[in-house]
Amino acid sequence: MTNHLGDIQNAKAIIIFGANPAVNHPVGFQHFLKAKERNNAKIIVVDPRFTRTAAKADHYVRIRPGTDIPFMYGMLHLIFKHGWQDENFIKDRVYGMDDVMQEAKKWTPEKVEEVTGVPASQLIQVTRLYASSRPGTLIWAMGLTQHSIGSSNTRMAPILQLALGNMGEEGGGCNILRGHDNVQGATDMCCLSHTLPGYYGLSDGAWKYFAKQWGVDYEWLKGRFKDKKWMNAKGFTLARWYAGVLAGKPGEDNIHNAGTNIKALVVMGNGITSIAQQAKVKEALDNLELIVLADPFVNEAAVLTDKKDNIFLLPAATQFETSGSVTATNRSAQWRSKVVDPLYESKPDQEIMFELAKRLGFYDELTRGMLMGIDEETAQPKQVKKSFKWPEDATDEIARIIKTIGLTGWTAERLKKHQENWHMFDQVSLRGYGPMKGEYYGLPWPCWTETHSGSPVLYDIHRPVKEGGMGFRNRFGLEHDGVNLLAGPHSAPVGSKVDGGYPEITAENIEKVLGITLTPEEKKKIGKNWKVDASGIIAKKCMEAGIAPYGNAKARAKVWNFPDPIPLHREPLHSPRPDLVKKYHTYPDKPNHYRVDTKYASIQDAKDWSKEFPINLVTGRLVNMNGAGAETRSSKYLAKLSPEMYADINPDLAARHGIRDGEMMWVHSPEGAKIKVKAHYTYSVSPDRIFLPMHFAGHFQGEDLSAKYPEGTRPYAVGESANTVTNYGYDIVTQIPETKGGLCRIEKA
Ligand SMILES: Nc1nc2c(c(=O)[nH]1)N[C@H]1C(S)=C(S)[C@@H](COP(=O)(O)OP(=O)(O)OC[C@H]3O[C@@H](n4cnc5c(=O)[nH]c(N)nc54)[C@H](O)[C@@H]3O)O[C@H]1N2
Ligand SMILES: Nc1nc2c(c(=O)[nH]1)N[C@H]1C(S)=C(S)[C@@H](COP(=O)(O)OP(=O)(O)OC[C@H]3O[C@@H](n4cnc5c(=O)[nH]c(N)nc54)[C@H](O)[C@@H]3O)O[C@H]1N2
Ligand SMILES: [Mo]
Repeated sequence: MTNHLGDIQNAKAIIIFGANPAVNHPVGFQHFLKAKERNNAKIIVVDPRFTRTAAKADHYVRIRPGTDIPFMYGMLHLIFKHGWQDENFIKDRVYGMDDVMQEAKKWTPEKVEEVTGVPASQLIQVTRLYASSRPGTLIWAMGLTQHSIGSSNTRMAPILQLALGNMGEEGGGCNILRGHDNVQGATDMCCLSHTLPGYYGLSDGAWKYFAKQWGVDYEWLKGRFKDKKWMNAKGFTLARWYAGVLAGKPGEDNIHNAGTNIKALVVMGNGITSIAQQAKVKEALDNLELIVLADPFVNEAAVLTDKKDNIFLLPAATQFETSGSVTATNRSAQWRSKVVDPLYESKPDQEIMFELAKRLGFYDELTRGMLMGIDEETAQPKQVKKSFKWPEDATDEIARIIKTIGLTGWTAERLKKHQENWHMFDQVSLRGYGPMKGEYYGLPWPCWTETHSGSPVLYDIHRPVKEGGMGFRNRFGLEHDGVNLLAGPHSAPVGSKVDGGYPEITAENIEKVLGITLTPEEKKKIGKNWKVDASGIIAKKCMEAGIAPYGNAKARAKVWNFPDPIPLHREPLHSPRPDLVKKYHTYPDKPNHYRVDTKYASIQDAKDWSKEFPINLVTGRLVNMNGAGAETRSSKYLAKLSPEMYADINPDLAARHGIRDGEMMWVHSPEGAKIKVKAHYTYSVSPDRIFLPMHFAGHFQGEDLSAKYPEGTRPYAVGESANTVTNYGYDIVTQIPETKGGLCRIEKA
């Protein structure tokens, strides 16, 4: 989120693309409803289904899955046509909007209607309303991301906000409602395969920085890899680990993995049945040599597989049996205390990892970062203690190392103080009072120094840097194709020593940009640039000068190094509109996409999928269930609210197939998989699509696997996984599965 949940109360309009907060963020949703009460804010919901959120909206827009880009271009078409854009904002703070404008010209309301199914008159009405009610906030979640063009969707939405000058404003911004508890923290710490923690990347420089900070030898780190090349290469993603096992079998995608397939799988905190294409996932599980599942519940991967040996269930403790910092959807940190000691023989995740590291022989290297500190004299990292205290020293290690997103201020001591003073913060501004005066709740990052306030609204130039102000980051050089990438005049945060744009701050340019002179002592200690400056001098001097260490640049509407420099509509791999596929063709197949050759055009062009599979398949969530569902289906009371797997189906569609309400039906996927589920009549879906909740497991292609759960562990509710029939298809940049834009065929069971 650029802003935060309480800030939504400042919005005069709220447009929601592919999110259902009434169900998935029900506590946060109170702020949406308060915006309505306080400001008469209008709520617009764009979703292929009529959801509970839509029930609270002023306008519900029923869109065809996967066509949000044309819809947003349609909005931009009207905005530019009527001059509703914020010219000054675009001129001073945005790069590449001209190209967007050219593309938007093509998307007349009539053309948008043809592609998206949204009536032209509704597009006009909604755009006029949103453009004339500023600040407006734009919300999105999984409805935008889970597509082969998901990453383009997530660029299109900020472009719309930039055009209206809605970024860096209270009540505006792009507020992306994140998923799991602490998923933002997991991302920041990089439980991902393409960068070191803090988005430092995988370059040699990044590895060397971490080696130094962790107090481990770079050569030793290098020695962990088969050869150095793999140190700088992205790994597999969760979405496609199975391809790493199955490669080499007929019809499977090729991999690029140091000449070997994946042989072992260790799972910590993922349901596995939440991954698209369960038939492939099952086959991969069956072909592994070793499976380790660390989970407080029986991870249903163990039930799905037919593997009989070398499969271990490790009882992990839950979040209530451990303590430490987590990061909320708005970049705020929270300190959590242990509620009870780990039950029975269960262990917290870090202890499981420590035990594993001991047995693999690198426990000392794994934990040494927590023993390190900064030498006052040299400003270089050095070992300062012999043993660590968990979790405080882990949190302080993060604060010491991660400068890129500004976690310097997140010491365990400060975060604990916030926890103790929850009641001393205002929920709309996040401002603290009393003992917390001068800080925002949770010190939302970037929190540049140990005295910085935290930054509740990203890119906000109406407040000084030391109170959370900043421009856009200067990340991509000073110019591109002869165009200056730094922000224009009058666009620096208030109180800044520099009026306008400036580059990211380095040891070399600090004196010039800030207009200061460093002492010889400071010159000796200062790090190369703001990202690796262990001395803290750059951050401190920047705060004094009202300068954001990461620079003040233009936001990029055009990303020249992406497959589509400006977002373009491309039909899903399995499109219900063969007439549009040629015109809005997908990408060419992509070799070595996170180590897997990934198919795009060769699937889309293989045949007209819509002939045999004419129905759009939409998947998503229920309020009483979570994720893959192992936890919530194991709760008697939550399971009772949705005791069996079902499909939402429009009675008109059901009638065409002779399926009555409550009867069983088969859903078939283009990949040849099928599930047997109960038909649930509803008008929330139109007759061209069905909706499946994603929370079930324990049945597979018509077979009940209940007997395979260890005694006493079968959840109260089991059923087919929606992901047995979600289609092949992966985002071109991130590789997120296309679980919201596939096709299927149905028949009476
Ligand atoms: N109760 C509950 N709360 C949860 C979770 C849970 O499992 N249960 N999970 C958490 C997690 S991990 C996450 S990531 C979040 C997810 O939160 P959301 O993203 O809100 O969850 P979904 O229900 O998956 O999808 C949102 C909506 O996207 C719509 N949609 C599908 N395709 C499209 C499309 O092409 N365009 C548009 N505009 N909309 C589309 C769906 O119909 C659905 O209503 O929720 C979190 N909160
Ligand atoms: N079709 C379809 N598929 C989807 C989605 C969709 O919308 N449609 N959404 C996708 C999204 S956004 C997400 S986030 C995923 C969610 O899918 P998962 O990440 O698989 O969801 P969870 O059920 O939250 O899985 C968490 C697992 O961790 C265990 N667990 C809980 N606490 C702890 C702990 O402290 N330690 C350990 N070791 N384990 C713990 C739980 O028991 C559970 O087995 O699903 C994805 N899959
Ligand atoms: Mo998620």
